[in-house]
Amino acid sequence: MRRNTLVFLGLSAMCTLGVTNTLAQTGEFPIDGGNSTVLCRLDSNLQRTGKPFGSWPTTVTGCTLGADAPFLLPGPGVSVECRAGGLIQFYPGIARLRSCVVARDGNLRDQANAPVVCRAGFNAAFTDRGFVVACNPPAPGGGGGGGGGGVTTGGGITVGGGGGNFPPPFPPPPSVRGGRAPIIVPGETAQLAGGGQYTSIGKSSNRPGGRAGYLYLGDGRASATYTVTAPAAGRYALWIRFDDDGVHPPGARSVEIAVNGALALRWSNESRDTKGWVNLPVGNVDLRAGVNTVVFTKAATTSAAFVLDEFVLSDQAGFVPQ
Ligand SMILES: [Ca+2]
Repeated sequence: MRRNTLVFLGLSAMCTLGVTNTLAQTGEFPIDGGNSTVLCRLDSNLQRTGKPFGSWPTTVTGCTLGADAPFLLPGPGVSVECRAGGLIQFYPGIARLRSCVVARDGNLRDQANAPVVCRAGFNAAFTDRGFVVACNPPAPGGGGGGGGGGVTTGGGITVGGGGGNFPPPFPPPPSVRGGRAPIIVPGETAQLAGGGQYTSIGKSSNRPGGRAGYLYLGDGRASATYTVTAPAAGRYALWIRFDDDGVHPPGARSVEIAVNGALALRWSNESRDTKGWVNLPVGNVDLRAGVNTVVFTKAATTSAAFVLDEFVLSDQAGFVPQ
């Protein structure tokens, strides 16, 4: 019964995209349509287009910004400082800022080219020329500072007050197709070892996006072993289909991933609400042609489990799983 309780708590509270690759939490990506890059967190907000640029496998149209950074607004000819950790988006194909979280109070321009101040921590949205169309306070629970009054503009326009006109994120880009098909391994096909009462194969999940059963790895040092047959030797991107409710501390669902007997990656969740099962990039692993062994081991006993609907391996540049 204790186990059932834990499972229930784990599921009722599971959720985000929190992925921390301790080896590389951020990466530079070229902005779609431009010739500059943006430092992005390697989480599921990363909006890859699949279109290559130079030696890069893909450009991006948005992500969670990895560090505070200024972006030029060409129409008014001023810059806005965008905040690390906020979602930033660009107009596809033209490398113009579409929206970001403002890092500090900035003197911007509204669509009438009148001065407007968008406060630090607010979500600003821009026309493709860089004029402010919305500036909304952060959503409740989103961190920074108390509510407040939106934006005052020299032209007498007040924008903001409650969300609604902030543009929704772009839908995720389609997976890159062509080339070799990815290797998809259901989490529920694991061979379990070292587990106690908090480790099991779940038959189904009541969270959105689940695909049949899943792995529930709850005990410290419990492991899940999979046999993976690779069509060719090489470097493969590893993605996991994961679910987190954000209730438990960061790292509570951490795992170590070994390939063919050697530690390949450590992965740690950030504890944010995924609102269901989501695909998260973990890192790269080297496979040999033919049979390989991939083992996920729960790093420690914690208040939460590592859960895995499936994992995917691909050696195709720019691959993003569905
Ligand atoms: Ca599954």
